[in-house]
Amino acid sequence: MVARSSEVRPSAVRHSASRGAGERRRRGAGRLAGLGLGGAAMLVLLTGCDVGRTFDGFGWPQGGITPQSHRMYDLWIASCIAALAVGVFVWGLIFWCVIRYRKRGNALPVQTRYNLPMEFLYTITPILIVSVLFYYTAVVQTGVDKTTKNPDVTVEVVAFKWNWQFNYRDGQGRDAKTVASVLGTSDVIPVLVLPTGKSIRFEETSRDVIHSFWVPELLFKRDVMPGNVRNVFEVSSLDEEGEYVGRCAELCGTYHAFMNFELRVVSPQQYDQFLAEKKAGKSTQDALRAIGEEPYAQTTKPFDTRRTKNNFNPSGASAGVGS
Ligand SMILES: [Cu+2]
Repeated sequence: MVARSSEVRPSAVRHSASRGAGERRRRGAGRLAGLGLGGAAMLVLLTGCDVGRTFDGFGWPQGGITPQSHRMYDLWIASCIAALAVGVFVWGLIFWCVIRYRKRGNALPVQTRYNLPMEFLYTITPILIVSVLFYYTAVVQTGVDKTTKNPDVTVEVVAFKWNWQFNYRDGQGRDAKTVASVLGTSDVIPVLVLPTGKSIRFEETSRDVIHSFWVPELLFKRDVMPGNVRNVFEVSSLDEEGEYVGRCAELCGTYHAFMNFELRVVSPQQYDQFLAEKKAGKSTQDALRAIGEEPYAQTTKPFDTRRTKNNFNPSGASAGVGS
């Protein structure tokens, strides 16, 4: 504990000497704090606004394709910078104390305690830091979880062991109707085609166990629950055309690791045409060809189960009743 030593010194001479020392110590601490803050400011200035890119996102995935993903990314970068600034300051204080108050003799150093301003400061400062982090986390989380009344596109995501079905809906909720559908099979990876610049609502449901819908470029995943739970989330737009691999992110069984799909982001015109082709009864592959897109997934491929009738159950064992 650090305290003003003048309060516990018995003699006047020592009192005055200690005041001088206290003054020097305070100046040293001030210089150190200034150095820490200056260092943090320099860091920001030197690297411009994009500190995240310079430090590889501080471990956070980069390249999000939705406004929501950018907000989450920015929150992470800001939190890291704040944590580093506090860290540099605290490490500075630790090293300063280690050097300044190292053992110089056998005399017990002055014992100080109950320095109220100091105790108040190091109680209130962490509370302030946590409050600020909490506030911005709550703001970003509320934004990411926000749903709207009339999204431009609604897709029902149906997960099952071990594949996906994507149903394009004419409205929201359980009672809306499916107008077109994409179904994955053992041989074909399902391709979820969506347009840029439109708000998209995902309504998730599972046929069996808990799965998790995850496209890494959305920087977001959400569990797909069986039963009556309909997990819903929205992205306000997809900003970049392209193909993005999607995965199941919840250990759901033997072939969980192979439960992949592809998100194909196309222009709104291509999307409208794709939907029209599907409504007219074309297969997903033919509809993709019709809009000038690759008919099959580009980012992942169907898995090989390596099961044949010869190796499926080589020992011939069978599960008896009650086993
Ligand atoms: Cu799964």
